[in-house]
Amino acid sequence: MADRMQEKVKAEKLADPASVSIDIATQTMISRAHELGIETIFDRAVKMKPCNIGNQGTCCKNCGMGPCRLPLPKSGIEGEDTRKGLCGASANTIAARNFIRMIAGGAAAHSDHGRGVAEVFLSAARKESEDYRIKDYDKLFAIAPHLNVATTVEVDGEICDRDKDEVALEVGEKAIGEWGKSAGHLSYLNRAPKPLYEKWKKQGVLPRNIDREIVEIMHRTHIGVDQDYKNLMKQGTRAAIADGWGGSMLATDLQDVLFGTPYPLQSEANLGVMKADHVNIVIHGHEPILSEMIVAVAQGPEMEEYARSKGAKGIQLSGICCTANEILQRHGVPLCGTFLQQELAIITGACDAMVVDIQCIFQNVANVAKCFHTKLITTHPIARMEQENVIHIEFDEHHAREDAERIVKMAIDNFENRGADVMIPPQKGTQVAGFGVEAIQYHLGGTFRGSYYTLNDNIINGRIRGIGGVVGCNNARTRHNEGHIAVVKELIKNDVIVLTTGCNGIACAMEGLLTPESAAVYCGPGLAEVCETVGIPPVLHLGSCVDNSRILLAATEVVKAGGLGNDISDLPAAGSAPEWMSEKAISIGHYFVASGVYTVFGVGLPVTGAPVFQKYLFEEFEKLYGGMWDLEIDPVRHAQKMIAHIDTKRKALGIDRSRERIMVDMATRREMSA
Ligand code: BF8
Repeated sequence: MADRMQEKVKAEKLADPASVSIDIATQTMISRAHELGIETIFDRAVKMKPCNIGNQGTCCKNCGMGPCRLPLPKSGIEGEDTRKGLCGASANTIAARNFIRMIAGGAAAHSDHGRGVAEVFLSAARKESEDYRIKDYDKLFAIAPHLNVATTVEVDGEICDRDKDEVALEVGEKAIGEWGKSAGHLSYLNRAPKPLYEKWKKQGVLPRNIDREIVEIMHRTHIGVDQDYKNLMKQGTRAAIADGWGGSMLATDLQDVLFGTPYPLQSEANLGVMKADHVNIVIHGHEPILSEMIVAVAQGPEMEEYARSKGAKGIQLSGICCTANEILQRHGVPLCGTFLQQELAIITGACDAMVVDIQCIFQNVANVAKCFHTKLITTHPIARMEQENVIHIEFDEHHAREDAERIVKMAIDNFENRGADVMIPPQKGTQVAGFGVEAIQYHLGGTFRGSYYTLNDNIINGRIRGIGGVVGCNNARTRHNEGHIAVVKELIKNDVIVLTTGCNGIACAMEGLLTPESAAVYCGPGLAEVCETVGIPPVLHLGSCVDNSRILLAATEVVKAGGLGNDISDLPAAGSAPEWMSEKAISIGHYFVASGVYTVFGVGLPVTGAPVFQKYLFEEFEKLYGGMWDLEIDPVRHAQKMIAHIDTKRKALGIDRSRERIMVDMATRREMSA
């Protein structure tokens, strides 16, 4: 009780539930938190305003003489911009240094996650662990050539498939090498369309290895090193490419090989997936290494039986953040909520254990857990919490099953400690998720075509106006999910098919936009017709934030299928993160831009205090890479800007005139590809 008192919110400043979220379940649980006197992020956002100078990107704290603050005067700057830090750093230098440090943070998070996966992969390939076995050898053989690993061998003059274990071992070793190779460039860059690769080469931004590009950002942004915003952005670009086409792409591929490539499956989303009469284990974070094992253990008969012996009807697993997306994609485990709902899952009173690994985990979940019986379990050596109620069970791939059993058992044993204050909001949406590059190919190309022809045909004939990649976080400075849903609805209403990942994917699932049936309700006639014919949702969920690499590869497949130009920048496509908040989002945004995608962010961007630097990113970047940044807070205008860009690209391709809507036959298709 004493603990609960500590969590009491000062009565005068509380979030208004309806103003801070569009989601009824979230609103209900914020009210519930207020009733119980528990503070959440929504209340803290009301109490604490963000720093305006930091928001503009012009606060420099890279040395001990500052922080030097260079706010942009309200009236703007006429003539020469004379603002300087103590060392003389200009607003452009400061904003660029801050921006690429964000890229470094994001690229490091994705890529270190990727490294962890690569290490477990290698351990599985070496058969050091009984608990992890390679699942998808087809995908292994598909990615091997991109790492310069041979998949065939000559035996007695005949070409045969190489031993799969041998291929796995070499793939694991080569993959690990990508983080620190001492010569050449990242191997996966050869997967990009040739013209894009040539642009990177011309600009001198081919990443050498993953770690070096991140370290070099930290060096260049130290006081007195790189003081030219264009040169700083060159390194930011190199690191972002190393994330998207390196660390993230390797993470996705190796996870698919190890745990299985996702294919469409049905599930549910929102806090209503928790069950009052079940043991609820909420898995939160990002790496599937841990969550895969928890799923395997919790879904086994032994633990189910043990749960029943403790008076529960079974075990209900659910996920928060990108771990949720990982176990959704491969096992159909329901999504409990987005980033902003993590405290609320505990406030249901029905969360017997919240198991976390890395990234996007609020330290305050520990304070909220103190108010309930919830066991909060950290599992990763690099992500611990200071509060004394947090239990740390370090997860190790060499005894993964044992660790997972301990965690699941702890949750089951905790079921009987639940208080009477259980309240689970009933809201949940149905969803179809699990659309990887391969699944899109299957659904929109057909195995006999083995390509993205049908998608391209429908873009060319105008049924599909273009492709929107809408991704990213929630942000407590905007109304939860409002931007996500408004942007996506505006796009699909205008026949733009949406590829989603991360918390946008979860928001869309909660809203029911990930069902084939939603097409008839929300889409323009062209997209609705395609979705109905092919049986897909208008919003295709491609997974977690490292899986944004799937969007890069899907775009590359569209280029390859023909008829829509030679590079990603030629496609009628645009990117968006309406409610971004993390450094990872900045890294993703920048590798989208560097890959030729016009990318719009909502909320705000920390570049507005340096107008010259902003113009460089928003306009001049297009000449270098074909893609550029933009900022639009209003979600409908945000989507309309993306649509305007898509229309510009359609015009450049000569497909802007309305076409007679006929299905293209095979002969015509062959002609088109020729
Ligand atoms: O990596 S979308 S809030 S959960 S950072 Fe975090 Fe943002 Fe959600 Fe996944 Ni991505």
